[in-house]
Amino acid sequence: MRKLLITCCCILSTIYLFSQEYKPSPAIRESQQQFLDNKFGLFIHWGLYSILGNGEWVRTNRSIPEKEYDRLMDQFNPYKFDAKSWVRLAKQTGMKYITFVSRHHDGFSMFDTKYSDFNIMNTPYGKDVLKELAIACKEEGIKLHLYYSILDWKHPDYHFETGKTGKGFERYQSGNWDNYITFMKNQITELLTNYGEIGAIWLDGHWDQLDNDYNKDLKPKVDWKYEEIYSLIHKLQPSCMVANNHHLNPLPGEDFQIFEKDLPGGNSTGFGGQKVSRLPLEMCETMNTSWGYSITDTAWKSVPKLKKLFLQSLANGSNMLLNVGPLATGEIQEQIIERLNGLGQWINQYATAIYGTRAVNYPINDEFVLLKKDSKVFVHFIEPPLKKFVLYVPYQIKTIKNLTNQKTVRFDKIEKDYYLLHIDDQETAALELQL
Ligand code: JFZ
Repeated sequence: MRKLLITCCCILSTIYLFSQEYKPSPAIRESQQQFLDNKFGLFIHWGLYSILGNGEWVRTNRSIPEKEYDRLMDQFNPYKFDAKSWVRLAKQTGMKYITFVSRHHDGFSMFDTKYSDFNIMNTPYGKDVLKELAIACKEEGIKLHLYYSILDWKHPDYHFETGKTGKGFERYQSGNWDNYITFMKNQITELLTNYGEIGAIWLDGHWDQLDNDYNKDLKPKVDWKYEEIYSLIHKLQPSCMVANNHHLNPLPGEDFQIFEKDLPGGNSTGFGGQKVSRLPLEMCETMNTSWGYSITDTAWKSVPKLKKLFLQSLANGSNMLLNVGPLATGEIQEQIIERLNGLGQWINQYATAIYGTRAVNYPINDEFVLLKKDSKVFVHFIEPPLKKFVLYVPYQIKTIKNLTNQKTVRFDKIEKDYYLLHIDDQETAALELQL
C-alpha cells in the first residue's frame, strides 16, 4: 500500500512538473544571452559517410546493407585531421561556437563510447576526434555544441518499423524501445561528462516517426521521453542548452529554436512553417546544398550570398550555423576555405556592429538590415548604397559614422523618421547611427 502511494505521488508530481510552463534556470538564461551575443557558429557534418562523398544520408539513399556500411569503419583514417586548424578556421571566420555531429542517423559514434562498438576508437585512426576537438575549442575559447541523432539506422532497438527512413536494408524485428532510450541517455551522459563544458545538445530525428513533416499537430509514433532526456541534460550540465530540430513549435525544456535551411518563419523546404517563438533562434545552412561531404555538389553559395543570409538571419533575431562537410581525410575543401575567409574578413572588420547586437522590429528587405546595441543602431548594407541615400528609421539620430572609412556622414532630416544621407564612398558596408 505504501509503495503504491509513493508511486502515485511520484507520477502526480511528475505530471505537475511538466504541466507547468518551462522556465529556464538562471544558468540557462545566461547561456541564452551569450548565445544571442555570439551570432555565428560552424556546423560540422563528418563521419563514415564522408568516405563515400555522397552526403550523410548515403546509407539510406543508396540502401547500403549493414555489412557493407560497417566496412567503412575499417577505412576511416583521417590522417590529415587537425582539430586545432579546424577550430582556428572557425575562429578566424568570426564564429564563436562549433556544433559537431557526434552521431548522425547512421548510428556511428564519432567519440569514445562504452555503449556501442560502432565508434571512432575501432577505426584505423583509433583516437577520439571529439576529445581532440574539445581540447582545441577550450584552448581557443570557442564553445562546443553537440549534434546528436535520436534516429538510428543501425541500433537493433530503434523502432524502425514505424519510422519513415532507413527501410531499404534488412533490419532486426521489434527491438526494445526502453533499451534504446537508455542507450541514448547513456551516450548523452558520456558526452556531457567526458568532454568538458558543452554549450548545447542539438537533437535531430523526431520527424522520422511522423507520417509527414508539414502537419505540425501529428503525434510521433514512439515516446521520445523528452522530459527525461532534457532534464538529464540540464542536470548533468546546468548551463547546457537543449535544442531539437523537430521542425515544430518548441517543447518545454528546449532553450533555443532551430530553423533548417530557412529564415525563421520561412517554409521553402516544406518542413518549415513552425511558429517563431520567443526563444533565441538559430538558422542552419549549407555552403553548397549538402551537409556531409558531397563529391559532386558544386552549387557553392557566393560570399555576398552568404553575407546576405547571415545579415538577414541576424535581422530576424537568429544566429546562423553555417555548415562544412570535411573530407574523410580531415581536409576541408578550398572552396569552403575561400568562402570562410571572405566572410571572416568582413565580419572581423565590422565586429562591433555585429556581436552583442539585437534585432529591431523593421521590415526585412534586400538592401540593408538594422541591428541595435545600447544607444547605437547599425545599418549593414546588403546592396551598396546610393550616394544620396534615403533612410527611413523610427529614431532620433544625433550623428552618423561610416564604419568603412571612419568618417562622419552628413545627413539632412527630411521629415519625421526620414533622413537623407550623403554617402561619400560606394564601398560603404556599414554605418553607425548614434541615437
Ligand atoms: C536533418 C538531417 O536529416 C540532415 O542530415 C542534417 O543533419 C540536418 C542538419 O538535419 O535534416 C533534415 C531533417 C528532416 C528532413 C530533411 C532534412 N525531412 O524530414 O525532410
